[in-house]
Amino acid sequence: MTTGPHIPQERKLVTAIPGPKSQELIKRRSDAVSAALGMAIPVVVEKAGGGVIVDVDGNSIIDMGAGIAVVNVGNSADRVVKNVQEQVSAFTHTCFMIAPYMGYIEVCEALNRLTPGTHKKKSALFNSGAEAVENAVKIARNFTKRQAVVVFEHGYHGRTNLTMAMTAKNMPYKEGFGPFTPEVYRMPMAYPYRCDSCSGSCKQSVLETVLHKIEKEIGAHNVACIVIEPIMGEGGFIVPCEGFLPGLAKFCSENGILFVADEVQTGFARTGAMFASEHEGIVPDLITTAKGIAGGLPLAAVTGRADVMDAVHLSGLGGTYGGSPIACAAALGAIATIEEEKLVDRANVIGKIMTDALHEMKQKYPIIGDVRGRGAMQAIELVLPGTKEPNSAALASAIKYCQQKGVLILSAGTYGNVIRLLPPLVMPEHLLKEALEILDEALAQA
Ligand code: PLZ
Repeated sequence: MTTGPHIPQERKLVTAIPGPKSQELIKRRSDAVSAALGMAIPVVVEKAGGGVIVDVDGNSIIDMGAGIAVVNVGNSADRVVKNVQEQVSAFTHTCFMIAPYMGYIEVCEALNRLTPGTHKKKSALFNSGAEAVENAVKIARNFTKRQAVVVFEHGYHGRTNLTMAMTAKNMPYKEGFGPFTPEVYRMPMAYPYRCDSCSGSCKQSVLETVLHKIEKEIGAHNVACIVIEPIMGEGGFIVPCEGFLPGLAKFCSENGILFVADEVQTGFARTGAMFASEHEGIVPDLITTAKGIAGGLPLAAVTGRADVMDAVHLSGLGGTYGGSPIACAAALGAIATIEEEKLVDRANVIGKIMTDALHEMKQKYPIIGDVRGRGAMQAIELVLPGTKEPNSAALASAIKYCQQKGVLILSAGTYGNVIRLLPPLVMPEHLLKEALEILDEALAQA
């Protein structure tokens, strides 16, 4: 891999984590920044690239989170930097709705080409994943002339008012922020590890329950769209039982409901396919993307059936910054990197290394209840040995251990007991293996 700033690809600790400089700066952070913002690792970043983050004390930390599945191409990837530098010196902003520019058009062309399905597609660009999801719902309601939105347990769609209503988990996302928007209906999720009736036939019963509830409690003819992550991200990397997603998609097409795949976290090569919908041959009517689209710059999109995307009246969609020329330049660099460096294949190689190591750990440590994911999106769910009781204490201890050894690992899950691995897809193999060895040690002591 040739992408990224030329930072030595090594784990190197020169101080304790956090070091003295980070500690000092984090005091300033506390003084200046709202206390409502979380912090996964208490170090201040100086630079990052490939598979590492270097902090202000000079510690080089293995990055197993990619900024929550954003820098799939690595931080400051060569093509992203070059495109952004050229764009920023040409012009920074005109507002696409005022005077258009080519970057926006080219990103839409790329999305229309890369997303599942060979039908005619169109796109619109926004700033964040939540904004993309909101717009997908706006488009779906406008097109179908229906109001109800169906979402799922364990789902995550953002922090705006509509997307908070769509997000399942109360703490920390919704607590005290209501009232939430009406006409959002939450359905049970096919969660293989925690499905009581699951013994191979689970997919049938959960799918049937969902369809029954939609018919009886909402009325299929009132539903504008079903919005689902093909793999639940924040919810703990839940891969639904085989057949669940195709069953929903079929029900949608039979009932004039739009199937919206929220691929904000799963998109852009992460799962070993360009989009996770591909694993079960799903062709969504609309697909929301963000995160991995632009190598770290804020950009998001709704892509889908041209007839649906064109149904909204003129000027019905937009925003001052949506599809900023700089973010679009970055996206074109990131997409070129994904294609030219064959990062879909890399995600599968990384995935195989991770699943082999994680399954080996599962044999050794009874606190690992489940290993799951696709491609370079893998997780383990930690439980009390011999039960399925969530073990959030083990999670906290393992994550802390990893941090102290210079490995950044993220948590997830409705029960706060899932360790998720999302390395940049340009992570060198030696670093990935080193991170997994440290995770192994962390679980041994947890
Ligand atoms: N849809 C599937 O994963 C963002 C949230 C981080 P934004 N997930 C990370 C946090 O705690 O705020 C996400 C997602 C899916 C939508 C979103 C929202 O994307 O870019 O954060 O708005």
